[in-house]
Amino acid sequence: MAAPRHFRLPGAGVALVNTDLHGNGADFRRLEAIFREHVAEHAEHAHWVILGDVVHGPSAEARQREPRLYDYDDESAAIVARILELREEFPRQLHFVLGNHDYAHVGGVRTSKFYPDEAAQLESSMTAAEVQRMHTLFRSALLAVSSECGVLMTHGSPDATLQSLADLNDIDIPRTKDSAYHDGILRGFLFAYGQRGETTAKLLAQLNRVGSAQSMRPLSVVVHGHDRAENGLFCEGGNQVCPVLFGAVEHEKRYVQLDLAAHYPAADALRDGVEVRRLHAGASRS
Ligand SMILES: [Mn+2]
Repeated sequence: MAAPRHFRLPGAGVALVNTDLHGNGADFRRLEAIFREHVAEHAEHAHWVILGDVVHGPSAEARQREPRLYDYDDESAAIVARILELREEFPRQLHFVLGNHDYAHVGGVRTSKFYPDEAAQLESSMTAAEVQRMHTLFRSALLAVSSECGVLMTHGSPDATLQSLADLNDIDIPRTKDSAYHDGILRGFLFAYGQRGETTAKLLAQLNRVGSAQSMRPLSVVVHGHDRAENGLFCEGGNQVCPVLFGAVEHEKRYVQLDLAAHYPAADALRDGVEVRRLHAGASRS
């Protein structure tokens, strides 16, 4: 049996949600500090959802070409190690969702954003034991986190292929079985940048029909990563929100904080400055 690929957040507490880190250790440490504040206040009701692409930082060439966005050390290996430690410390509160860059290490197509083969590039800088542990994290990753508050959390913004969240649990990573259905699901969940509003609405209606027919609080919004925007945030179709860390300028970087007892019926229910927050509130605009 494959590892569970879907986790359902409960209807109380708080969830911190972040998207692509691409090896940015400063952003990761700030998120961990926020999570620890949430734990101090909400104890076991504080959750942290990491929406993938934690690895693969900019090359020296990219740092020089675009220092505003890319001038930071690649701390991919240290971030992976820290996530594994935090998962030991908070096994029921830290939820790691796979991104396409992470997938490149465990059977997915090799990414080439900053190097011809970023997975080989990163692994060449790590010990065999570190690589092994990283593969353990990525092989056991989730593909989606859903919630009573109406938000579905994913790396890419999925199309309407998936019929039921339970079907995610049949997907093995690395893939060992041929399945056009599973291939189609992964294309959306790992690689799609955004969907027309109707497509996302169709997906959410399918997922709401199966398994949670009695739920008064249906899934209504997708919070996803995978894309970038210098101003740190964009919404699509009225039902998709992408808070951006990697590829946003420092003072615009956003994460999401969800009140798990609330219900968010549409993308604009996630208010900029309330649910959608700046990661480095004190960062200079210059
Ligand atoms: Mn991605």
